[in-house]
Amino acid sequence: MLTYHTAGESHGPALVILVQGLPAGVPIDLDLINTELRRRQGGYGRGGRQKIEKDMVQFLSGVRRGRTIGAPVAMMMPNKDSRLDDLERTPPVHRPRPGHADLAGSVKWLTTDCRETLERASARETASRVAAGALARCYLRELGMDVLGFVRAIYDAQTDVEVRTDNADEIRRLRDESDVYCPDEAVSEKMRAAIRQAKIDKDTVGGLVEAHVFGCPIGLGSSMDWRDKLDSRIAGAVMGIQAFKAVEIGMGRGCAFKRGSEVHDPIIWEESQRESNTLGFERTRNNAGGLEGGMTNGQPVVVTGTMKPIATLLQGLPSVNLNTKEAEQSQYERSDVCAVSAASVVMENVVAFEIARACREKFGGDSMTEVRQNFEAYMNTARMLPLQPPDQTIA
Ligand code: EPS
Repeated sequence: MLTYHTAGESHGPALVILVQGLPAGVPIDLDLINTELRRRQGGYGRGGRQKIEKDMVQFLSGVRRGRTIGAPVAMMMPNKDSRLDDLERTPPVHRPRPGHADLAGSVKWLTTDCRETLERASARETASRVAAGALARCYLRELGMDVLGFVRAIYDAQTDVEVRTDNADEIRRLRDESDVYCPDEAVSEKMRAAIRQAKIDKDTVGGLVEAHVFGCPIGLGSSMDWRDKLDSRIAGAVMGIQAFKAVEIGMGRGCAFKRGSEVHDPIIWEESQRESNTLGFERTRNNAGGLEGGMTNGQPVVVTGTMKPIATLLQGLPSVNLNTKEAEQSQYERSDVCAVSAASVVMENVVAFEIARACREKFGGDSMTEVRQNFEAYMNTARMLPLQPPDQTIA
């Protein structure tokens, strides 16, 4: 079972990530991991903290000469802005921010200092999840799968750009040219304008982020138990990202307003695609977002996440001092005006991790060589359907 755990406060000494369950022989693309970490730090609208930190992972275990050895992988990212025990530089927070974990956490842990909650609830923790997800991508790439994430909307600016397998590289290139990570230059400019105006108004803005996973074989996940449904796991992982309020797969909530004949994706046989990940079972559209019955169907997995505007507003919001119960504006902590671009990087990597977890369950194997053999054996057997007896197929 592929799992990961994260530890570390926003202003503590370091972020720590433990990934367990990768096979031996996964080539570690350090450049990929650090590029993703750098991208997460970027994006128009980020605050001052990102000028201080330079997120790069140090491997503490599980890797030898650039490859995993099948042991737990521990990674560390030191925080340059480490000052958790310095009371002057990191004072207590008594005025909870509406929309943040401050109030519920302070009551839960029986304290009036919101800092004890906010240090873990801070977006800094998402750097750990990017590291874990990017590591999982090193494994996924060996099986021909990869993820593309980008920003679909910020506040009132939304692109209608269409992403397909055959234009994914171009979309990635356009995204990388945009400092809001939106592959549409005209809409990127509108997004920047929305962020600039929010900053002037001492306010914040949220948006929509999207991830597409290409190359998934048919049959990752399972319909036999709800815990194993891949869409359920992806939804859980995405909702677990700080400030996310909704997640959709494919057409998502749009299917509530359409008929079945407009929603479901017709199946066609395409002999020329027999060797591909679809095995020849193509679809004329992908409203399902690549998932049916909690399993991949060979089409790209498409996930959209909704990020709310950041809860830390320069103008503050009506709140209550936890010590005095007096009405006061919520406390301002250095923060971002918009972190939707960064969130797109977080989402694409947490989605990648869930796909990798499902692959580990389906293909097993202690080494990458064994994984590849199991993967190929499954694909080749599925290509031979209908199987001849003796087997489990009932004609
Ligand atoms: C955050 C507050 C700010 C943000 C932070 C999220 O941090 P600081 O208090 O150190 O200025 O910049 O985001 C990150 C540090 C990050 O790496 O994404 C918060 O309170 O959630």
